[in-house]
Amino acid sequence: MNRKKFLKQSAIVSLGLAAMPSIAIGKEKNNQNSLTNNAFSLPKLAYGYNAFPHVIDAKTMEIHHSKHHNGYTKKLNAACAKENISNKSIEEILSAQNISKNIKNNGGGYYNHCLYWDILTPGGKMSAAFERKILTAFGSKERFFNELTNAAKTQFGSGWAWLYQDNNKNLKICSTANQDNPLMQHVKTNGNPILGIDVWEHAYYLKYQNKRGEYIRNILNIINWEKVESKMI
Ligand code: MN3
Repeated sequence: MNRKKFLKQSAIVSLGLAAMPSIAIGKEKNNQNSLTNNAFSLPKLAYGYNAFPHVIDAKTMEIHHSKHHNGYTKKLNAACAKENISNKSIEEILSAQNISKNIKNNGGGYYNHCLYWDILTPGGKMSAAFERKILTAFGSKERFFNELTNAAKTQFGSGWAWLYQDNNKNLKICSTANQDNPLMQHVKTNGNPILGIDVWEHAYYLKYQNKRGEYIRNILNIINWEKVESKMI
């Protein structure tokens, strides 16, 4: 199931509107959730909480999805209602000028985790075409993985490491603080995020404690590279 279908389905399920044609899903490949009534929903995962026990323990998965991500979803909906934001995709909301702190934190939290869950799978493999793009952008796969690992390891405090396309569609790596992401105008590394690694302690602390590097090394083994590639524009 592609991302659009995945998120469309989760939105439909949560709203109980399966038969209604009034849900407008964004026309662009990159739009993931655009609802006429502006109610964003927690996406249902394509796998169980125990899908990757050697990488992320089930308890962490459960708390991360059902508590943290769910919390961002509810607070995003409340923020949208308060600020009269409607008929917009999450990408449109986050990429607008001068977003409020509330939208930045909760909309960012909502979007970032949707991306994170969507790009995990047991034993993903890069296509030859995507691998060529990585080689062109980074020189070698090793350099790519080193740069991504380094961005994730050295992000001070809570935040995310990203593989994204800059505004010239070049593949780049960066990290951002808190729930910021490259869609946001105030983020200097602005562009289209295609892979996000959550390096908040809640993403790994139960299993790894202070060993963030080990979590990063392991999570890079369960990336769904086809999904990552499909998010390129
Ligand atoms: Mn998180």
